[in-house]
Amino acid sequence: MEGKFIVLEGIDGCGKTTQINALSKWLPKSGLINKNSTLIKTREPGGSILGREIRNMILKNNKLNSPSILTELLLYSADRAEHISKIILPALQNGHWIISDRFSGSTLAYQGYGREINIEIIKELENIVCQNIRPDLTFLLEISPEESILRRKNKVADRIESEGLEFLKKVNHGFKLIALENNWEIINASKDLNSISQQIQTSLINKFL
Ligand code: Z5A
Repeated sequence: MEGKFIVLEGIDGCGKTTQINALSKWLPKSGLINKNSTLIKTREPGGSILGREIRNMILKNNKLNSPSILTELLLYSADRAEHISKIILPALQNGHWIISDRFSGSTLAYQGYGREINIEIIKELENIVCQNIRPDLTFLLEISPEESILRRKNKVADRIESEGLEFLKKVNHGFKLIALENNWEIINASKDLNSISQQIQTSLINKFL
């Protein structure tokens, strides 16, 4: 069996971390993964050693030293280039499975639709950075921007989370368009945790068994 690359996307607080934790318990027992293979849980930004430093640079809430939107785009791209070279590509070449909390769809949604950087420039950059690595399956966990804000009300917001409702609406709209254009699995993530997990598991079985 060959390695697979699965990605969960969505606006802040849509439940990616929760579902990835559930999946990492279920997948090894599912019969989908070869006995000699491992399941690797990772994320963007910050999936590699250098990426963790980049993550800190991008998300730190420092009004005096915020990156410009072009710098922000390039930092997310640098993080991804490192993540692919050091983590994703070697794992897939060795037949392992990867689940990533965010990937290039987030750049299109946040920097493209949210920050309004030209989408064609982002796609061009993605082609350079991704080295033909594309997820085998991407899930969009959909919640409303209002629910996103509600779910995070007791957490300290990072720099991107501090952008507020209007920004989140643009990102949310972007995610919907990207999901439709790329045949992502769209999941209603305002349902209860177990039914979301079940839906994800069913999609994985249908696609990979
Ligand atoms: N970003 C970007 O701009 N460009 C890029 O290219 C990339 C990223 C790759 C990374 O943030 C930020 O970088 C992100 C996008 C930007 N910006 N923002 N904002 P992050 O990785 O630190 O965090 P996040 O991805 O935004 O979200 P999160 O806070 O980690 O949320 P989550 O993982 O999607 O959700 P969760 O932690 O599983 O759940 C959130 C809460 O909801 C928690 O209290 C749960 O118990 C609750 N929850 C989860 N599921 C449910 C259900 N079904 N019902 C009710 N409550 C639930």
